[in-house]
Formats: sequence, C-alpha cells, structure tokens
Amino acid sequence: MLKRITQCLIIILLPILFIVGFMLAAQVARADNHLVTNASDSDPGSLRQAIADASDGDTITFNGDYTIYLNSTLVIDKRLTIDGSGHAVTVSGDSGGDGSPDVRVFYIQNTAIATLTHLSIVSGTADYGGGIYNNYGTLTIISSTLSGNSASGQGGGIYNNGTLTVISGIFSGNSTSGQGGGIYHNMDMLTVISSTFSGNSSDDGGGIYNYAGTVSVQNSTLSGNSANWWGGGISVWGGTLTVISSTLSGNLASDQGGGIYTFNIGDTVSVQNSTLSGNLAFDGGGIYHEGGTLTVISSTLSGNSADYGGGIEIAGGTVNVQNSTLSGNSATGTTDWYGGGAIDQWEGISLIINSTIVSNTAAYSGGGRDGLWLEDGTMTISNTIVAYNDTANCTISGGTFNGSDHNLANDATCPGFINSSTIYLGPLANNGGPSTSSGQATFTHALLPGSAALDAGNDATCLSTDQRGVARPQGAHCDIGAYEKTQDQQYRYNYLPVILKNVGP
Ligand SMILES: [Ca+2]
Ligand SMILES: [Ca+2]
Repeated sequence: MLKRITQCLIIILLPILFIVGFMLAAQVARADNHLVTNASDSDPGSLRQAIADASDGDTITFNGDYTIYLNSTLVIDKRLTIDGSGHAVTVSGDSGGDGSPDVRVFYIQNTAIATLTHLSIVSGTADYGGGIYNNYGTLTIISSTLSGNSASGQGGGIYNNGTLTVISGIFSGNSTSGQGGGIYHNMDMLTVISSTFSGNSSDDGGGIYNYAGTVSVQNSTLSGNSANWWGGGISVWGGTLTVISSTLSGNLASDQGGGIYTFNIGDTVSVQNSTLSGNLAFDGGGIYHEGGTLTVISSTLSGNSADYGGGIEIAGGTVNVQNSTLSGNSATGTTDWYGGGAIDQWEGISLIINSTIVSNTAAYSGGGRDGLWLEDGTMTISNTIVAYNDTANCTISGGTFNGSDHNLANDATCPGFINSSTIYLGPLANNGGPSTSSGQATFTHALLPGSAALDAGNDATCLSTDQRGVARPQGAHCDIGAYEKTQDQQYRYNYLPVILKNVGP
C-alpha cells in the first residue's frame, strides 16, 4: 500500500518539479546580467553592445568607472535596467570628449520600460530632449545626474511624452531656448521625488515645464533656475501640478512667476507644506497665477520679490491661501503700476484663511500697497493676521473685499478687520511641523503671550489644524493666523525669563 502511494506521488510530483524547474531556469534566463567592461562606444564590452545584446527584463552593470563618449544616441526599446551603482559611470553626448556636445544621450521607445540608476547623463544635445527623449515609454531615473544637456526646441535635460519617475535625481545646468530647462513634460505623468534642480535655464519653465500633464514634485528642491520669460522654477500650461514638502528658492523669471508660473484656465496647482523663498520676477515673485485654481496650503512664501505681487500675483482664476505665512516679500516697482508686497490681485477670486501676512513691503512712490493690494475681483479673508506691512496692510483700489470674519491688522487700512496694537509675533522661524526637502519645517511666526490673536478666531470657520499640523482649537478657541499656540508653549514663554535669570553667574 505504502509503495503504491509513493509511486503515485512520484508520478504526480515529477512533472510538477520539472515544470517548476523549467520556470525557474526561464526566469533566470529572462533576468540576464550584461557587464560593461570598457568605455568604448562600439566594441565588445561596450554599453552600446550590452544594450544590443540584452533581452527583455535584463540588467546592465559595469565593472569599473567609465566615461562613455557617444557617437550616436543610445536607443532603449525593451524592459531594461542600466545600473551604474558601485562605480562612477558617465554617459556623454559629447562625441570624442572634445568639450562640444554632439548627440542626444538616450532615446526611450514606446515599447520600453527602462530604469536608469546611478548614472551621470551629460553633454547631450538635440532639438527635443538633449539628455533623454522619452517617446511614450515608461522611464524611471534613480540616483542619477543630468547636467549640461541642451535642447534647441524643448526639454534641455529630458523631453518626456510618457510616464517618468525621478527619484533622488540631480538636474543641473541643463538648458533650452524653448520650454523646460530641466524637464519638458507633455500630457502624461511626471513624478519627482527627493530630487534637486539647480541652475537650469529656459525661456519658459527654468526647472520644469508642464504641458497639460500631471506633475507631482515631492520633497525636492528647485533653486537658482531661471527663465527668460515665465516660471523660473516651474511653469504650468494646463494640467495639474502638486508641490509637496519642497523648496523653491532663488529662482528667477525675467517676466512672470519667479517660483511658479501658472497661466491656463485648466490649471490645477497645489502647493503644500513647501517653502518659496527669495524668488524673483517682474510680476509675481513667488507665484504668478492667471487661470484655473491655485491652492497654497501650510506653506511659507518669504523674501520673494517682484515689481508687483512680491509673494503672489493673482491675475485671474481662483486662489486659496490656507494656513500659510507670507513674510518679508517685496514689491519693488515704484511707479503707479506697481505694488502688492505680499499679494497683488489684479482680478479673479481669492480666499485667504488662517494665514499670517506680515513684514511685506512695497516701494510704490505713492505709499501703501505693502501687504495686500486689491485692484479688482473678490478677496475674502477670515481668521487671518495682516500686520506690520510697512505703511499699509491693505490697499483697496477696486473689487470687493470681504474682511469681517475675525481678522487682525495693526492699522485701519483693511475694511472689517480688528485694529490691534497687541498682535505679538515671534520672528519667522522653525516652530515645528512636518519636515520638507530643506530638512526643516516651513517657517512660521509664533504667537507670543498676550497676543490679540490668541483664542480670537472663529471656531466655525477656522481650519482643523494650523500650518504645522497642530490641531485647532487649542485653549478656548481657534487663534487667528497660521499658528495655533499650544498650552505647552504658553508655559515655556511665561517661564523662560525666570529660567534665564537663574542661569547667570
Ligand atoms: Ca564633441
Ligand atoms: Ca487657541
């Protein structure tokens, strides 16, 4: 009987074992590794030969540090990983390495699912996508650098038509005379995570240009990028842009939108837990918004500068500013056209809730226009501090201003506001909250003991947390502004002088 059972098991199991063994062998075959053993562009052992030899699903690695000067573009048309980890691998579009770029580096076909990891992609040049052209493929770039690539048309670093994911990427010194110094993104999906864009340049969208696609920028830094016209950091023409836990600093647009430019009526732009600082433009130093919907949540705009709209220029559409801090922005234009240190609203609809708008300035020779300048459209404000903005917190020269819901100013220029001389605020500082790409939280102005903003908000209209994520209300009621003071902080501030007194010799 036992022998019978054993025979049966063998008859059943053997074919299964054969099939499993065959599948494993096939899988091993599908995941072949190809080793690049030299820096040549055509010999056996070259990257080009490895790409030609590779089957779908294979991986190419390197056995040393190589700088590969391409004589023509490398084309990827299959599922393939090129992995330079463990070595310094540079793939250059400069044929002959004579310092003069000649060809695009990578072309990704629509049949490709490509991963490029731990590579430097440099000195490529083309009409579209100097470093990489993604022709409706799926491309993932990890821990790689694109630098010094250029395009005469669009996309200095990358022209992307497909699905592109960039993780821990560095884009530096890429350029185009058209749109998208770092990346030109067309229609599809672009996700940028933990990456840096610096010193990229274009006419429109110094760092990133989004044409009607979906773009998500997370935990990333865009600094020192520039545009001859629009969007020093990022430019949006239709589509969706979400900026989360990121930093846009020191970007320049010679016309509109130093940090971000958003123009089209279909735009949906959201800036969350992010910092825009020291960006510069002619119009809209931090952000220029003309169409669609812009939402700024739990973010700080500081030290941005433009002739008008130092922090934000609202030229149309809808703008929501929630739990955000606009501090130390400046409108530098002196003639009658200019002003709006924090915000200039030319038209459109704005809704500002639980925000702190302080220490902004305008150089307008007629005086005023330092904080909020409403020229037309509708501006509705609640639970917000607009204070210490040089000579005038609000300048209303047109439109409809709704300011009667628990707002504070330290002058009488904002209709409906409570005019208070006791809005005690701490300096712009890291007062906690979720971390951003800078390694710090977005900066806020703390409420100091005795501030008229404490427990003076409207519990029915205040937001459920403050800029830092602290739940509202703390104490009896919501506080006014972007910062809700906790009881612990009350204790610390009250007793700090006593402690200091006992520390001395
Ligand atoms: Ca060359
Ligand atoms: Ca409170």
